[in-house]
Parts: sequence; structure tokens; C-alpha cells
Amino acid sequence: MMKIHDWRTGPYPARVRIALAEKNLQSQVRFVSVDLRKGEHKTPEFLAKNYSGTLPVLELEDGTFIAECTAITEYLDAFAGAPVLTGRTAREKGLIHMMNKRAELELLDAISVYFHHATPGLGPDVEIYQNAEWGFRQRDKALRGMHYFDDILQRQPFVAGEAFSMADITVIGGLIFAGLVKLPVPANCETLQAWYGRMQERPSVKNRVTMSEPAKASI
Ligand code: GTS
Repeated sequence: MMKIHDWRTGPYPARVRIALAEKNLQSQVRFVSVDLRKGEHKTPEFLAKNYSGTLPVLELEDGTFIAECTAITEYLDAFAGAPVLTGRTAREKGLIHMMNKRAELELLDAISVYFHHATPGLGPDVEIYQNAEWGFRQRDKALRGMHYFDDILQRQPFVAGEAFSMADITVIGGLIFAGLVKLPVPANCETLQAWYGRMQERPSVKNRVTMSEPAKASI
């Protein structure tokens, strides 16, 4: 059985949990909990699985490790059919990849930098270098990103066009992280707020934390 090394409530792990549920693949994986607050993702054992020391990581039955949410979602899309989250046609694939990357650059990753640099983050044992000014700049970038996605969603129902995709999942991850760090969506981003309200009603998003009991950490 495939394994997902993750942290139940984390915003990046949420992306893969949502993708698994959208594709109804939950029963194909076993979750292995890695405790970020204890720094378990920075141990030599874990770094051997993922050089970047981040979660989630997909472990295939043959022992291959695939890190990066985008890469894992692409693997899941190739592994099993509908719904396709990374695009069918060349045009869809290009647009979804672009908007997914933009959701990382302009929203999710920016909030992550804010969290790690301008708040206590995962605590002093894990956050060995912090640069608060950089963190606050990234927070402001994320707020601009929220306005950008608000504008996009005024023109189309989903982040990359007419259908739900990996790009929506990444914006959802960004807004989950924004909630955790108490960075509210600006009041004048009404379209983004309404869209997020609809996204939170999707069973894949609503049940992401409880979709499985994590197995005991094996690292
Ligand atoms: N680019 C990576 C991806 O897309 O998978 C980023 C993954 C990432 O930052 N994951 C977080 C992490 O490992 C997990 S969580 O914060 O969302 O739970 N953070 C720990 C750290 O020390 O950066």
C-alpha cells in the first residue's frame, strides 16, 4: 500500500488529502504522521526521504519517494482516472500548472514564509533562522495575492477556468494557512470569500483532517 507522510492539520498536507478525496483514493493510502513541532521532518532519516525536509511525501510500494504537492497530485492523476485535477488537454494542463504555481508564489508559499519568519512558527528548536522583515513582506504579498484571486474568480468559476482543479486546491491550501495564522481575507474580496465558502462545503475539504486516523510515526 502507498504511504503518505504528513501532518494531519497542515495546509500543504491538506492539498494532497483533498486531491485523494476528490479522486476517491483514500483507501489506497496509509498515513504516517510526522511531528513538525518536534522537528521530525529535519532528522537525517526523514531528509533521506525528502531532501527538502517538508511534508507531505508520497511513498510508493516500490520504495520511491515523491515530495512536492504538485508532483504528488500529478502522480495521483496518472495513477487513477476521474476527476482529472491537472488538466486533460494541452491548454488545460498549461493553464492549471500556471495558476497552481501562481497560487503557491502569490499566496500559499508567501503565507508559509510569513509564518516561519514573522511569527514563532514551529518554535525555537525548528526555526533556526528567522527574518521578520522578510516575513512581513511576504504577508503583504499574500494579501495582494488574495486580491488577485478575487479578481480572477469574478471572471470564472474556478481558479484555472471552468472546472475544479489542482489550482483551486492550492488556493484552498493558502486560505487554510491564512486561517491558521489569523490573516483574514480582506472584506472587499467578497468573491474570494464566497468561493472559499463553497469550497469548504466540498466533502474533500470538509473531511480532510478526519479522513483517516494517522498511523504511528515510523521514523
Ligand atoms: N513546496 C512544498 C510542497 O508543495 O510540498 C512545501 C511543503 C511544505 O512547506 N510543507 C510544510 C512543512 O513541511 C507542511 S505544513 O506546514 O503545511 O504542515 N513545513 C515545515 C518546515 O519546516 O518548513
